[in-house]
This record gives sequence, C-alpha cells and structure tokens, in this order.
Amino acid sequence: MTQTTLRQHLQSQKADTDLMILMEDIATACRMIADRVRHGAIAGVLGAAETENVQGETQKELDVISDEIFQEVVGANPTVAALVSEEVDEVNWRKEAPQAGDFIVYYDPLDGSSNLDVNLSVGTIFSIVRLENAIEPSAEAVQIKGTAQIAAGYAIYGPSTGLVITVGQGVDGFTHHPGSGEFLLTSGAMSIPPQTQEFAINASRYDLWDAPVRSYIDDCLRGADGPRGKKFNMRWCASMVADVHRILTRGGVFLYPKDSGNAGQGGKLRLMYEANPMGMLVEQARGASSTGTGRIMEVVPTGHHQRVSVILGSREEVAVIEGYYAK
Ligand code: P6P
Repeated sequence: MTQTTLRQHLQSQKADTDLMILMEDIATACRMIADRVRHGAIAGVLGAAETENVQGETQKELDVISDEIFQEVVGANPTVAALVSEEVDEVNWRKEAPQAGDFIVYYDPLDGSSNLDVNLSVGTIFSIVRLENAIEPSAEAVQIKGTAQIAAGYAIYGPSTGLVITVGQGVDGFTHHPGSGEFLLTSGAMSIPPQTQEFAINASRYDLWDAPVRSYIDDCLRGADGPRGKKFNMRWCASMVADVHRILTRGGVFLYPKDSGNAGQGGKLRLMYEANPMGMLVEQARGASSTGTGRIMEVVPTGHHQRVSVILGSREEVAVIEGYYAK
C-alpha cells in the first residue's frame, strides 16, 4: 500500500501552492469535525440545537459545531475572501477588499446530519472558486456558476473517515490514518462506470414526482421483462455524501428532482454547496450531472442558498433520464 499523503498527491498534480494549502486546511477542519462526530452520544452533542438554519431546518448541535470549526480553521487562511455556509444566512466575508487570486469556499459542514442520531454516515461537502479580479463584497459577488469551480470535494464520516477531492485532474480518494492523522491515497483516479442497474431516490415522494421521473422509475421497477430489459436495485442513504460516494465507487444514479412538494423552493438540494461540488466530482470521474434538462454546473445562480433538481451518476443512465424529460 503506497503511503502518499494528500499534500504529496496535490504536489504530484502540480496544484497551485495556495490551493494546496487551502485544501490542507479544509482537510484539517474535516479531521476536527470527524473527531467530534465520532464521539457521538458520549460528547453529549447529538440531538437538536435550539435553533433553525436559513433553510428552516432544525439545526443539530453538531451542525453548529461543525460550521464553527470550518469557520475557525478555513476562515483563518489569509487567501480566503469569503465563506458561504449552508448553516449561515449571510455570506461570511473574511476580507474587506477581496483580491484576484483569493478563494471563495462554499460548504455544507455536516450534510445528512439527520442520520447522526441513528449513527449512519454523514459528511462535509466543499466547493472552491478563485477570484479572477478584485471585487466589492456583496451577496451577488458569490453567485458564480459551477463551471468556475477550481476544486471540490467531500469528507465522509463512515466506518472510516474518507476524503474525496478534485482539482480538475480527475477524482482521488483518501482514507484518514488515525496513527499519523494523514489522509492517505487509497482510491486513485476514481471512475464511474457509464452504465448501472442501481438508482438512489427517496421513493416515498412517488406521488409528488413529475411524470418523467415517475415513468423512469416505473420502467426500472418493471425489471428484465420491462422496457429497460434488466433488473434494478435501489439504495437511499438520506445522506448525499454517502450516496455519491457509493456511485463514485461502483456506479449508479442519484436523483433528487424538483417535485410538486418542493417546486416552490426550486427543489431540495442546494446548488452552491451540494449540487455544484458533487457535479464537478461526478463529471471529473467521467459521470454526468444534470437538472434533468441541462448541466447542473451551467445553472446561473440567483442566490447562494438556491435549490436545484439533481440527477447525477453513470453518464449513460443520466442520458436515459434526460430522455424521459425530453419526451
Ligand atoms: P430526504 C440531507 O438532509 C440531504 O440534504 C442530502 O444529504 C440527502 O440526499 C437528502 O437531503 C435526503 O432527503 O428527503 O430523504 O430526507
């Protein structure tokens, strides 16, 4: 087993020094979050905080703790101009006069936190954009298309603590080594098989789905004698990081489409710190990421908490689903 560390791997990819340092700081924040998550009930921080986030969701104690860790560790990096967090309404400007070359980091500090109380996998998702010019701090200034991302990734707090990243040269997976504290390269050049027989969707929303989604799932469930001519399996972790990690590891397709229950909000998952980073990772691993009618990373943001339909994974299966929308 090679012992390549995150830094050594980023050096081998000739990542820009400031970006490499930022990725190391994000990895440090994820290690600290993992430590808090792994103490679980013992630390007395499971359960709900007495607060709601901007999404109107009751915050878990660990949501708040994880966001604070990210702010303290990553926000201390002098090249970070702004932090955009799922847990915080306003943009967290770290500089009064952001310069060209500074970074904006969008993040969901603890995605899937409803799984914490039942000890299932959760994660941290991040997206990095680099400013090409000096800007004036404003809410609009962080509304940047996903195609501008220079890096993205997630930490997954599962049986082991993993870190999956891209700096635009493919996707690589690392595993936290408790002894050294390092993230060691364990899955180089992750690649999503183009075809799959496994879909991930919250099937309890069947009655809310638009016709294309319902038709697609109906046809998959008709199995080998149906129009798809093969049997499908279903998985749903209620943790995007866990579902996407499975897809990056063995293929599959993940759907959280806009439906009649969430259409007023534009969908469930957030564009800037869930759909865009996962979209970049999936595309860098030769998969596809779509709203059903277009590429996720081409969506022009109108707000840093906006929501969007998400269909991503094995590229040929995503194309099949886009075909249902096109009918
Ligand atoms: P549902 C977690 O709250 C999350 O944002 C994603 O991680 C996950 O895929 C989805 O929502 C789960 O949604 O409707 O199954 O609770």
